[in-house]
Amino acid sequence: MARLVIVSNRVALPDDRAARAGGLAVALTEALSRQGGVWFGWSGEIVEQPSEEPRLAAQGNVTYATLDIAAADHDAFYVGYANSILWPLFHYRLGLIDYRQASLAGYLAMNERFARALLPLLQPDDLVWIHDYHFIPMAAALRRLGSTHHLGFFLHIPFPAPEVLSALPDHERLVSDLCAYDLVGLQTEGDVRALSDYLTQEARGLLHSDGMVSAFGQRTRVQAFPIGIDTDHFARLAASATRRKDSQRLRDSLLGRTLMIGVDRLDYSKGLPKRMEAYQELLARRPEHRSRVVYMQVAPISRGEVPEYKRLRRELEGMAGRINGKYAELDWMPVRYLNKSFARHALAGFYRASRVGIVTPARDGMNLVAKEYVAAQDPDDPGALVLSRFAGAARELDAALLVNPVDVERVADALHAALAMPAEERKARWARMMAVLRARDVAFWRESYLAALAHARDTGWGGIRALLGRLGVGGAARAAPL
Ligand code: ADQ
Repeated sequence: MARLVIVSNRVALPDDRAARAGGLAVALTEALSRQGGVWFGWSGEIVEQPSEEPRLAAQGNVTYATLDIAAADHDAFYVGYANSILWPLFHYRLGLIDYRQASLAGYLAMNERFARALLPLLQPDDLVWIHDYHFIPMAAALRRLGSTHHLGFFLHIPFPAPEVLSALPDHERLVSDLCAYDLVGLQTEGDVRALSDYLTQEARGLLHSDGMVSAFGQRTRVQAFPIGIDTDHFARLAASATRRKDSQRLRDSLLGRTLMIGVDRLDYSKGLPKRMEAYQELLARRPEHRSRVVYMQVAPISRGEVPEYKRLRRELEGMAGRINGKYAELDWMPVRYLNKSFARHALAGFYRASRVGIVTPARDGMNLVAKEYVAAQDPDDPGALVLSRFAGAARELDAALLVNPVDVERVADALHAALAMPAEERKARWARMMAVLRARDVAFWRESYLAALAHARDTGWGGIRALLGRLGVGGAARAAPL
C-alpha cells in the first residue's frame, strides 16, 4: 500500500488534543496510521528567522513535519493572499478583497518554500494529498522542482463561478496551477460545474468523456467529494453527553424554555448578522415566542488579525446587545452570545438539547455544523434544522428547512415553522437526513478520494508522469504534449 502524505496549513500534532479532536483530523490520522506517511504543514509558530528544514516528530509509522514562518510571510501569505483575497473571493464577497501584489508574491514564495521543504521527505510512490486554498500552487511548485509524484488537492471552500473568479487579477495563474494536480477534489457538483465552466469558457480547455479535463497544457481530473462527519461516533457522543455537567447546566439554565442553537467560527461567510436580524424578526412578528425561546449563538473568534473580522465582531456584539435590550425580561435573555470554543462532547450535548439548529451561511463549502446538529439528535424526539441553500450541505440535507439567508422575513418564518413542527414531521425529516449522513460519512469521503487519487495515478496523466519520473525525466512531464 502506498504511503500517504497529507499537506495542510495546520497539522494535528500528536500532543495537540484540541486539533486532533475534530472528525476530519481523526479521519486523516486514521488513514495515515494505516498507510504510514507524513503530515506536513505550518507549525503555527511565527519566528524571526525560520529554518528551511522542517521540524520532525514521529509517532508509529507517521512523521509530522512542520515549518515555522516569519511575521512578514505570515502577513503576506496567510493574512494577505489566503484570507484577505482568496477567502472573500471564493465566498463571493468581492467588496471585501484587499488586493496587494506583495500578498501574491508572499503566497507564491511560501508555496515554493513549503514545496522545497516537502520534496526531500517524499518517496517515489507516495500519494500526496494537499488541502485547501492556502496551497493551490503547491503542485506546480513541486513539479518545477522535478516531482513526478501523484498529487491530489481538495478544496474545502466553494469554487466560485467564472465571472466571480475572473475578478482576481491572477485568476489564470491560479487555475493553471490547479491543473498541475492529478486530481482536484471539490465539495459539490456545483463547484465542479463552476471550475469546468471556467476551464472551458475562460481557458479554452476541453472536458473529456472519461471525466478528465485538459487546459493550460495539462491534464487533470475534477470531481466532487462532499465531506462528511464521523456520524455514528458523533451520535454516540451526543447521547452520552446528556449526562455530562455542561449539558445539564445548560438545560437547568433554560428553565423549561426552548433552545435554538447556532455554532460557527466568527466569520462573515457564516451569515451571522442576517441570522440575528431573522431572530429579531421572529420575536417582533410572533410575540408568542417571547420569553419561551432562547437563541444561543456560539461563535469563537477566528482570524482576529484580519480587519474585517474585527468589524464583524463589533457589529454582532451591538446586535446581540440591542436585541437583549429591546426584548429581555427580568428572568429571560433572548440571545446568548458566546465567543468561546467548546470540547466536542460539550458541543454534541448542546446540539442535542436544542430544538432548532440554525445554519445560515451566505456561502459555505460544506458546513459540518449542519451535519453535526443532525447526527446529535435524539431519534425519538429530534430537533429541526434551518439550513441555508448556499451551504454545500444543502444538497445532501434537503430534508432541512432550506432558506435564502438574505430573505430575513422568510428565515424568521422558517424559524417559526421549525419551532412549531410536529414530532412526526421532525422524525421523518431527521431520518432522511441521518440516512445520508450514515451512508456518506467522513470515512466514505476519505476512501472515495484516496481511491480516485490512486486511480488517477494508475490510469491518467499521473501514470505517464510517474513512468517518466522512474526513467529520470521528471521536470519534462509538464511540457509534454497532451
Ligand atoms: P469551517 O469554515 O471552519 O470549515 P465548518 O464546516 O462548519 O466550517 O466546520 C467547523 C468545525 O468547527 C465544526 O466541526 C464545528 O463543530 C467546529 N466548531 C465550530 N465552533 C466551535 C466551537 N465554538 N467550539 C468547538 N468547535 C467548534 C471549512 C469550510 C466548510 C467545510 C469545512 C470542512 O469553510 O465549508 O465544511 O472546512 O471541509
